Amino acid sequence: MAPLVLVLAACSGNGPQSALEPGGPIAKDIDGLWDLVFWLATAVMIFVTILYVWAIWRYRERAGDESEPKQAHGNTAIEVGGVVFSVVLLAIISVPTVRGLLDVRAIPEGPDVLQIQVTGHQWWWEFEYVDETAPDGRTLITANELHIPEDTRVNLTMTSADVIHSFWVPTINGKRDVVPGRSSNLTLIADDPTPPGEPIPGQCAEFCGLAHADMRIKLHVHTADSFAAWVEEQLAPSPLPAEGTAAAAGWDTFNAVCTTCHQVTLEDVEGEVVTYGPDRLITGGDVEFRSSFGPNLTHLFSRTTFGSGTFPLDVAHLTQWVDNPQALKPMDPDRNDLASGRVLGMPDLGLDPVEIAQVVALLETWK
Ligand SMILES: [Cu+2]
Repeated sequence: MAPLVLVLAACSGNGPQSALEPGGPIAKDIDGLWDLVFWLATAVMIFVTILYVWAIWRYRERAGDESEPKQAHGNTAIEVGGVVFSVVLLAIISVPTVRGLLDVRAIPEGPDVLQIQVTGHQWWWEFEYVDETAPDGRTLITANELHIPEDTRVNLTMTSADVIHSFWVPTINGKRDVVPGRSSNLTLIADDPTPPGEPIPGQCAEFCGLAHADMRIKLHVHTADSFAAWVEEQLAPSPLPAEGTAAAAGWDTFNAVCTTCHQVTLEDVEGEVVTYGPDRLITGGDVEFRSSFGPNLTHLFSRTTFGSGTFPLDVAHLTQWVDNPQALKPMDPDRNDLASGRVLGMPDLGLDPVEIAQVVALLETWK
């Protein structure tokens, strides 16, 4: 009974990461194929089960009948029929399967396609909107929370900075491996805007080390207008904090410690826009990717979560994180690319409580 309950529990319809509740045309194609195979397989199972039960009942042992049953070897009609039936059934299924595979693999082209480069990291996602540029030529870079407009073909070109990951937002498309030294593509098309603060959840789907389960994705779907507004807001630099505030003291710490790994784009008092932090090029085969070591924190507080979609973005969680990220999300710093983690003495960043509060006060100003 207990195993049956467990199996049936998998059918409950409220899984937020269910490929069976598609939110876009590609996911609907995949779901339709699943439905077709499911019902054909169900029909075969019912047919075979009926034959099986009938044979058991028809040829059961009867009281008083000691005679030996008729001895037979082989039945050409049943054997040929079984093979032909299976071949025909698989041939029927193969047509939409192959067509679906080709459709899912096709890389969308045209001026209306939104191009986004994705870099997988242990354990977070980096997104660069390569065609969304500020007047000074900067592109839009963000992390973990992906924003796209509704009803638009989005082409993700993806690579990894370290090990193999897999990008998966189940209600929008299947999963696609993200491989170091190579590039792979995945198309996203979402039907409807998501309510504010309720992004579509996704997940790294290739085991990539200790924090694999906490390498999540939040997909925000906008109307065209609200997407344009989001782009404009994200491309604007965050301000440098006013002198004499806690945030200003936090900036001294941030600039000395945090920019070793994290990027942030700020506008100083003279109106000059400066991007702090590392900027390196990663090769993904024939595509180059600009990449950092930690999430870009410009407009951090426009996000709903942090730690790769794992924790709600609030002062309490962020304070804990800046103090000791390993305590919240174990990340095995000796084995990953928390770039200069060893230099900085990770897991503890070595900041005292006053410095931590100042850094968090600074981060709060980056809305
Ligand atoms: Cu993973």
